[in-house]
Amino acid sequence: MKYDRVRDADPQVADALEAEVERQRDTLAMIASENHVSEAVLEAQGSVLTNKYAEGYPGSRYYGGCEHVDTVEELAIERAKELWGAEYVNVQPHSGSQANMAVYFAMLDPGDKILSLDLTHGGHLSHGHHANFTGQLYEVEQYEVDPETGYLDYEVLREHAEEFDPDIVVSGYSAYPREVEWDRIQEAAEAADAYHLADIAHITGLVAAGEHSSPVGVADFVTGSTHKTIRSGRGGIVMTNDEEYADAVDSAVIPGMQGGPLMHNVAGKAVGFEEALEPEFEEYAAQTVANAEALGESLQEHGFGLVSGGTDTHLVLVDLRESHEDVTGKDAEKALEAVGIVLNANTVPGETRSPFVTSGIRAGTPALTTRGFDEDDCRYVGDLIARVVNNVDDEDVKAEVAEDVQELCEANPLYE
Ligand code: DSN
Repeated sequence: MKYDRVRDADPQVADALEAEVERQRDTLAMIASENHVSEAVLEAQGSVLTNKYAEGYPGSRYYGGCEHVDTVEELAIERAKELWGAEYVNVQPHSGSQANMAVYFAMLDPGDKILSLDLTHGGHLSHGHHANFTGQLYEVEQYEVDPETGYLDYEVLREHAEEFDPDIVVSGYSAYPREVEWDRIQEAAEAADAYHLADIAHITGLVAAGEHSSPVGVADFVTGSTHKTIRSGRGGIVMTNDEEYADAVDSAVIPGMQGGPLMHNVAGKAVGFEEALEPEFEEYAAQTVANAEALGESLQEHGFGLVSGGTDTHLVLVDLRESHEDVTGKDAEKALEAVGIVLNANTVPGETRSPFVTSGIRAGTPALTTRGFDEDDCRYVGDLIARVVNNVDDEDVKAEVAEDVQELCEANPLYE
């Protein structure tokens, strides 16, 4: 992949772009929220739609010349409705966080109450963290996973909801490896007469493909990112089945919080959604989950402890305290990055270290699966991770593993 026109205009940026293509080709992208979109999605995102202002919605814009962006946005909306079975969809949020912001701005007033999962237990910044606007504008209480099992405890959550009386209960997570029982969270929300926002950012693709149960039709609002497991253009999405809520969300997005939509990204969403409607996408999603399970089993065979004991999704969360007391998440992340395995240090339930150090690592299979990895490959990746984490300071071992990673990358080429 060459960036000749960029090179003519700006060799420094061209160098960085081409180096990034090489980096993605030559490393294993195991950050659970990342994926490799198709070249069709890349092309749509790099299109002339970046030039167009289109405040408003299809058929009702503040500017002229919107006939073609209207087509693109309508396609994105119709395809999203088909993928997730939602009645109303807004495809304009610039990111998953902005999608969540749209719901909060649509339904809450400053000072209203949010009940959400703690970040160190798998939640997300935009669910009420003190450093995020949600923690500053709203009154937040957080629930946790069961410290023994690593699973959500729906009974405790319901009691917490009854006691705290939130205005909204947030579900959907960034580092929770187990299937979520949306109806149980809905029961907790109903017990407090609260809205329920299910943020499926990580699992949009798994839900669309039927690999994870869907909160659409259960929760009042479903938000997501569009570039993770669903593998479309970068950004966010809001879905609901209630027309009144849909109108409120549309107004919250524009004029409430965003200006012109990023129509090139909306085009990338439309193209990626079309790809996800193909039958092969179901196979991709099923393989992603099977691969995460194989990776988890391999790590367990090497003595690693997994939060919740395994996975039902696209990711595993390793609690290093169970096997490597002296190796922090950051140590492991750095050693693995040095051999070409790119994942992230992650807090774990009951975390005692800072979020910049952590006691865990999170590893996902969406991007590896896009490259064609199967269960055997992922078991082998588990072997490689174990060799590195067992020898974080051994440069010879790391050099050997780096060669093994290169072989895997060459056997599963990317952006040829
Ligand atoms: N950065 C994403 C993740 O890694 O989970 C969430 O926004």
